[in-house]
Amino acid sequence: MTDTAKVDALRNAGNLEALYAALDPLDMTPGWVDREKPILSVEPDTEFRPMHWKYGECRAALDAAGRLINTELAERRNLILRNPVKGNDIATTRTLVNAYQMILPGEEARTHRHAPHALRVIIDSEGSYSVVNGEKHPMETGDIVLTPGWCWHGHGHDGDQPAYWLDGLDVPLTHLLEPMFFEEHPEGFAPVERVTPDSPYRFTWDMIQERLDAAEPDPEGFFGRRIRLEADEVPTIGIHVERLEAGQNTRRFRHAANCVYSPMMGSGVSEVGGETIRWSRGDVFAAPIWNWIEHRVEEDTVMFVMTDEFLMRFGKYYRFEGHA
Ligand code: GTQ
Ligand code: FE2
Repeated sequence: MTDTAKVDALRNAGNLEALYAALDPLDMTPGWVDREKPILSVEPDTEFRPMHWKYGECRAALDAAGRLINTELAERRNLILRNPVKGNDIATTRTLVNAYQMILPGEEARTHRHAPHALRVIIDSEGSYSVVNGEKHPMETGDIVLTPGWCWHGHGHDGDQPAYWLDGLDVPLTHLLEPMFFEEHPEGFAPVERVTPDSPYRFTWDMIQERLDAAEPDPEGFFGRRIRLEADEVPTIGIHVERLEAGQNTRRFRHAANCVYSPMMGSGVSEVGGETIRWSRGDVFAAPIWNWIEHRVEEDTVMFVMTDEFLMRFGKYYRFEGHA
């Protein structure tokens, strides 16, 4: 068909079916038809599920991986926490991915860099470290260490016991937006140039506790005493640490943000979107957007939270609803 014949055929489509059939080869679709997943919904309608991963299980699996694979073969010995959504390979929530990672004494995990931003919550480690842009950042139990996008980073371990931590990255966001870049370091494991006990990328347990001591309780009761760990170089991942006291029940809320929680200390039960999650230290649980969230704290708790809340705020999408 000539172009004018095509245009005439479109203009003269005799009924909707004929119009749809003519649109299909042109890669156009009518916006007004019903869809399996509607374009608009009255409120967030996520397929991502509230999820819970137990540290004990992940740690056992990492120990097995420690026997079965080394850092020559695996650039990172990590177990990704995948939300069981159809077609989803890695994402823990829509924008964020978490993984447990383990390194054995004496091992070196090769240096690389990538567009996605990353952070690590150190669960059990004495003597492991991350080399970020040539600076050695100790990773001791309770520390939070950042790896901003495109910073060279490799991990090593001077201690004598396996070291375990939780990774958090915005990889699913970069998969959506597609600014992915990745590069392996030409030297394999890039050498340590400087030791940096106080770096803007490292928040030690003691620093975090000091800041929590100075934080005010939430007068509305949705959160415990809470601080935000800010780093200009990691704008896509919001990091909160919350202190919750034994016996404390938080007031139920839901918000237009995806969150992943990991208790750094303590135990309790959380309700997330009707799921009851009984957690303890080192576990991870995911609260996808707009699920009601409430915590019942059993032992004094320090809760790490990572969130896309600040991205949502940047987009002016953010909403918060508190329960009475
Ligand atoms: O430690 O560099 O869990 O690049 C996923 C991708 C960890 C890391 C992950 C990574 C890393
Ligand atoms: Fe990495």
